[in-house]
Amino acid sequence: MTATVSPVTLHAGDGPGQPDPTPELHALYRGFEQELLVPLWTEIGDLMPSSPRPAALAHRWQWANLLALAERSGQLVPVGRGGERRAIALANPGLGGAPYATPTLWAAIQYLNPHEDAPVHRHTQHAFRFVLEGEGVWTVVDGDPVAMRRGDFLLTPGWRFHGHHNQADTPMAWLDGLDIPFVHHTGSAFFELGPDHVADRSTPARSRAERLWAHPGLRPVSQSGPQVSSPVAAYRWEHTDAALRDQLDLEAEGHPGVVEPGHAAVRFSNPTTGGDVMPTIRAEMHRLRRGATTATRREVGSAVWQVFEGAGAVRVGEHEWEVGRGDLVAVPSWQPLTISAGTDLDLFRFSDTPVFERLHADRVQVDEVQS
Ligand code: GTQ
Ligand code: FE2
Repeated sequence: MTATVSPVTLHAGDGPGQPDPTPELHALYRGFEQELLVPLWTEIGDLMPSSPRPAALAHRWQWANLLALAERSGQLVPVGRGGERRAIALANPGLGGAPYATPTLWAAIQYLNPHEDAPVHRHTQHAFRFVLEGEGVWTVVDGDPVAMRRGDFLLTPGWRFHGHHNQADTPMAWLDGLDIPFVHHTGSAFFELGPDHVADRSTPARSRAERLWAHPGLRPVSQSGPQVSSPVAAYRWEHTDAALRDQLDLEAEGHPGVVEPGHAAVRFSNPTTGGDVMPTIRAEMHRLRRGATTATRREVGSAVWQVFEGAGAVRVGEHEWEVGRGDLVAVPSWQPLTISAGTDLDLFRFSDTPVFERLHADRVQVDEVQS
């Protein structure tokens, strides 16, 4: 999001529109450096490209490798006050080693040993969890314990106190997504500690938030008006799965509903607005029938995809990867993306698109399906 400009990039006399490299010009450029000034004419190609040229690169991370390192961290690294979470972030190879999957999005594998606690805190960053496998952890959001199970998508919107506790005799790992890089770049982070331990260790199958909010098409009359983030604490896999299955069944019966042939998709939504679950993050689940290929699509803003089930191929620009269960792919802004399903293929996706829609800077280009 921030362009890197440094005096080193000041080149005299090399390129269209550049003045001759006279001693006087060099003296002028030294003057700029001394006064911390940078002229546009040496930077314009980088700063104002004809179409987005993100620093982030397309990249694939394999779940098996992430999980092995998370397990090792579970043996070597305690979780507790200070470090706060045993979370290991994807670091995009184009972003200089920063723990950013994309310029705006954090994606991490988080790991809790049996009967471990992650302490309570809150922050302005918006967060979600997506569960690839396992169960036994409850995330307690503002005092409301929310069970985490395979396929569930759970929200921790900004400034809610939250801690996690593993009630099982087995470890659990899941995917965290947050807007940490966006908040970092914009200098808008606030953070506060809560109690060192989760007070409510009860283990209800359904949270209070779900009992109030997670009935299809029904909202409590007592709770009128829009809320900035979705009050639905957990979107359960049985509903997501059924919605995707119904779309493909409707397609087979000749009715509309799918995105394109063999490609069903649902977006997790805020029932008080119909919009995205949180102001900075969009989240979706996609299902491709075996053999289906998506249209090649690019859009402003970045995304991270995770294979939930099945296998296939993901092409981003010049890169192509075989992907299987749990594998993650970062898709930078405006990079063309095509996904092919080798088997029936379920994918979770999150992106920063709501930010660009709010700024009216969103743009999408869809090409014909390539065979
Ligand atoms: O679980 O509260 O991956 O605060 C990064 C920051 C997880 C969390 C992360 C966090 C959390
Ligand atoms: Fe947190």
